[in-house]
Amino acid sequence: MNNLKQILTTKIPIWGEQLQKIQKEYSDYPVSTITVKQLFKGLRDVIAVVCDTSYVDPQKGLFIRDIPVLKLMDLSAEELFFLLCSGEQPDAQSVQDLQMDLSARREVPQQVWDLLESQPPDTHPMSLLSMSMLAMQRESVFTKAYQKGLSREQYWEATFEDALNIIARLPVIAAYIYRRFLRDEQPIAPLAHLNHTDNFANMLGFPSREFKEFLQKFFVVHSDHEGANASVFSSRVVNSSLSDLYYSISASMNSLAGPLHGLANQESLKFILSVIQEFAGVPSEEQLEKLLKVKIQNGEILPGFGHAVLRAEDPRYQALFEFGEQLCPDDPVFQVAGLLKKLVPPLLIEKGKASNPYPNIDGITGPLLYHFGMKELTFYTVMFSTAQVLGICAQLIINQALMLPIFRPRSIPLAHLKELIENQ
Ligand code: NMX
Ligand code: MLT
Repeated sequence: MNNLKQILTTKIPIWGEQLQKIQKEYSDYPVSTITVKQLFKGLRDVIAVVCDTSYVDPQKGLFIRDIPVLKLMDLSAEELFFLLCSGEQPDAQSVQDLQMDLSARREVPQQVWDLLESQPPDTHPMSLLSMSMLAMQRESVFTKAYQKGLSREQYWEATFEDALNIIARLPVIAAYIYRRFLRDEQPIAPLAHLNHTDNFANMLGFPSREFKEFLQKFFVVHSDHEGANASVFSSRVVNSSLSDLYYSISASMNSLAGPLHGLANQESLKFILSVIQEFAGVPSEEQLEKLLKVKIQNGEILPGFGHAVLRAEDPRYQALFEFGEQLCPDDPVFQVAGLLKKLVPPLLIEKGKASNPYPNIDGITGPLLYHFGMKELTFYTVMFSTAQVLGICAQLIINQALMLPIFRPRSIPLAHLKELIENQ
């Protein structure tokens, strides 16, 4: 048993007791109310789930296990996953054990390669990634054990096995999609001695020290962002019916693939490139401001700006922007990103619609990936998803350990809603 599993085995009963106690003592305590506005506004600000892996403060941004994300920027993916799951930072031996455990699970079943190879070359990489998850579902440890008869207390252990298998294989699959579909190049096999993100960098064909450093930070900022953003929430709902992690993570990918969510990194860079093309280079502030005003006036969405929870600049954006200032201050794409960061917020504030006028994480990752030579924009959301799976797995392991029930809120016809309001 690896050390992470041992720690979870000790902590889960304690978490379970805490949950029982709070449920018993405060079962009727109102946590959130819901207004008509919120009902039609994507349940914004309604507290809908408990999530201990991370929390987003509207002003201060992301906290992972109560630690501000800016203090965690140097963690490896292994350290991060350990922290997300257990709330503890691992010692060197535990990290090594986890790395070896993941390394032993990297072999991707043949049916994934066969399925991918049978797809038309213009299939979006997020579709390919999501299909790969479903192609592996037949191997779910959870589902096999469940069919044989599994007690509720054992759900989390089987989920833990699925989680490690998925985390280990996902970068191998993502890198294959990148090289075969977007570059028409041979895949690169994983290496047992490399850690999670260094291996991913290598398999993508970007083995430089700078890219590895970037990728390690990219994984930190994308690993987790509470339990109720669209993709993570989707995975929670699916998993709550005891559909296994393969189904649940495929669902998260299908949600992340939308332009208002994870696809915004692709769309944001597309916009930056269109600006550079229109002005045959980096525009002046006046030129760009004029263009932005027209777009905002026309009601166009500016990808890479705004957020449903944050009300200040995203620290994840700040961290990667500062990385870019060191890495590529003279890169025209990065320079346009910098101009947008300066010009867009006052314009969105002036327009008075957006609740958050500041750049979000998806407004900065594209320029950096592009600078490193990853010019295939449709792959950017796959990068997001491959990192985000760390947090999703941690959350779903914990949910299964706490034996949470199936999600089933109510819906109401509009006429009933009207009656409800009128009768008050
Ligand atoms: N550009 C132009 N208008 C915007 C933007 C933006 N970036 N963000 C919000 N608005 C508008 C929005 O369309 C809405 O208009 P209307 O009332 O006509 O429908 C109004 O401002 C109020 O929306 P908000 O309450 O600010 O935003 P909401 O919480 O509904 O949605 C986002 C949050 C992130 C979906 C939204 O800001 C957006 O669409 N941003 C651009 C896409 C993006 O960058 N998404 C990535 C988010 C981060 N991620 O990693 O997932
Ligand atoms: C995320 O990282 O998932 C995004 O910032 C979206 C969100 O939190 O709503």
